[in-house]
Amino acid sequence: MGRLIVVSNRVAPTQEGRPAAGGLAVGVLDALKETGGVWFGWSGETVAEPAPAVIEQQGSVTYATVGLTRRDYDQYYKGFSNTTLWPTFHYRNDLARYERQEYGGYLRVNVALARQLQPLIEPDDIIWVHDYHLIPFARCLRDLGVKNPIGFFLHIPLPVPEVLRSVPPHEELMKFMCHYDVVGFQTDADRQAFVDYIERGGHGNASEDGMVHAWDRFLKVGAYPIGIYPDAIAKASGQFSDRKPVRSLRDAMRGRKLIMSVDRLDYSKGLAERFQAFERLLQNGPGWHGRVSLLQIAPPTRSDVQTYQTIRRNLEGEAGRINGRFAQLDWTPIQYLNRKYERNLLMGLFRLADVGYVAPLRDGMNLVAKEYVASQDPDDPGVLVLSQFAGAAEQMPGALVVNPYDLNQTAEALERALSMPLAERRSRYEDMMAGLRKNNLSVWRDTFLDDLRSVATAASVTAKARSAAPAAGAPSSASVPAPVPSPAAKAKAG
Ligand code: ADQ
Repeated sequence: MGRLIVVSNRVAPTQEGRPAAGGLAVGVLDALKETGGVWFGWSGETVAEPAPAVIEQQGSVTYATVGLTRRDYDQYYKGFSNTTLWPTFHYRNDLARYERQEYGGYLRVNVALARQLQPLIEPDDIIWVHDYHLIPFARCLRDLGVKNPIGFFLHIPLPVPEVLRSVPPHEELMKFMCHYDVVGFQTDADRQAFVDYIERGGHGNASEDGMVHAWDRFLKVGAYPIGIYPDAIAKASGQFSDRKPVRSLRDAMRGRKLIMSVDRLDYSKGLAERFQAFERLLQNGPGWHGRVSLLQIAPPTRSDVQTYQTIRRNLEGEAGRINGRFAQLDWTPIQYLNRKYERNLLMGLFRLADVGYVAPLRDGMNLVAKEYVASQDPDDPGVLVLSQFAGAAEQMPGALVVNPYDLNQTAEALERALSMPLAERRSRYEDMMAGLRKNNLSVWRDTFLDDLRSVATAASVTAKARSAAPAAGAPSSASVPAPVPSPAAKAKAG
C-alpha cells in the first residue's frame, strides 16, 4: 500500500508537547502519526526567496515544509484565504473583502506548492489535501501530470449557494473542487450546500450514492465529521487533573461553579455574544453573583488581519465592562486569558469545569465541544452548552443546544446546566461518549481514505476497460466514475 501524503496550508509545530491551537493541526497530526506518511505545507516562516522544501523525519512522519515570500503570505494567506474565503464561508460577508490581485496570489501559491510537492510523490501514494487555502491544488497537480488519487476535506462550513456566490470567482473555485476524486465536508448540511450549488446552477447532478457529475468530472462527495480519540483524552485529563495549574485554578474557585470556554480568538466563535449571555445570567439571577465564574481562554490568531485586531479590542472592552458591572472584592466574573496551553493540561482544566460553553456563530465542527465531554469525570461529569451552528451539534445529542444570538435562551441553558442533577448529567455524558467512541478520529480518516481508494480504483478499472474496448461507450450510470484526463492532456487532445 502506498504512503499517505497530507497537504495543508500550515504544517503544525513538529515538537512533541508544543501547544498546537487549531483543530486541523490536532486532527491531522493524530491521524498521520498512526498511519505514517508525509505532511507537506507551509512552514509558517516568511522567506526572501522561494527555496526547495525542507525535509525532516520524525518517527513515522516525514515533514516537508516550504517558506512563503511576504507577497505570497499577504495575497494568498492573509488576503484571499483569510479575508475573502474565511469570513464568507462563516457567513460573515460583511467582513469579507475581495481583491483580484489577492486571488491571483492564491492561484500562484497553489501552483508553486504543487510544483514543490510533485517530485516527492511516488506512484502508489494517495494524496489528501486539507482546507480552504488549497481548493485549486488537485487541478494544479493534474496539470503537472500527477495521476495519484487526490481527496479534499473542507474543515470549515460551505455556505449555501446564495452566500457562496458573493465570492466573485465562486464558479472557478467549485470547478476546482471537482478535480478531486473525493470531496469531504464536516456535516450533511455542508455536503448539501455543495450539491445545491452544482444542481441549481445547472453545472451537473448528484446521485443517491454520493457521486457527483459536474463539468465533465465524476467525484464522490460526502459528510465525514471529524472526531477525536475520547479515551486518550479521558486518560490525559485524569492524569493532568492534579497538575499545579489545575490545582491553582481549583483552589482559586473556592467552591464556586466554573463555566469554561476555549477557542482561537476569532469572530466566528461568537465570543462577545458569549460574554453577553453570561452577563444576562448574572443580570437575571443575582443568586449567582459570587457563585459562578466564566473562564475564557482565547489565544490570538491571524493578528495581522485587521478584523482580528478589532475583535480583540472589543472583547477586552466587553470583559472589562461586565467585570466592572458585577465584580466583588473577592470575585471576578470573567477571567479572560489570551494564551495557549499544553494540550493535556487543557484537558485537565476541562475536567474541572462544571459547564463547557461552546457557542460559535458558525463552526465547521468544533473539536473543543468533543474534547470537553471526553475530559469529564464519568462519576461527576459537567454539562455541554453548544451552539446549533457548530457542526458538532449534529452529533452531540446530549448537549444543551442553543442559538447563540438568543442571549436569554443561552443564559437559561447555562442556568440549567449549572443546576442539572447528577443522574441527568451522567446520562447525557454517557450518550455523548458512546457517539464520540463510535465516530472517533480513526473512523474519520479511514472512512475518507477508503472512499478515496475505492473511487480511484473504480476509475482506473473503468479507464482500463475503456482503453481495451473503446467502442463500449460511456458509463451507463452516473455512479460509475469515469476516467479523467488531466486538463493538460485534454488540451492536447482537443
Ligand atoms: P478551529 O477553528 O481551530 O478548527 P476547533 O475545532 O475548536 O477550531 O479546534 C481548536 C483546537 O485547538 C482544539 O483541539 C483545541 O483544544 C485547541 N486549542 C484551542 N485553544 C487552545 C489553547 N489556548 N491552547 C491549546 N490548544 C488550544 C477548524 C474548524 C473547526 C473544525 C476543526 C477540525 O474551524 O470547525 O472542528 O478545524 O476540523
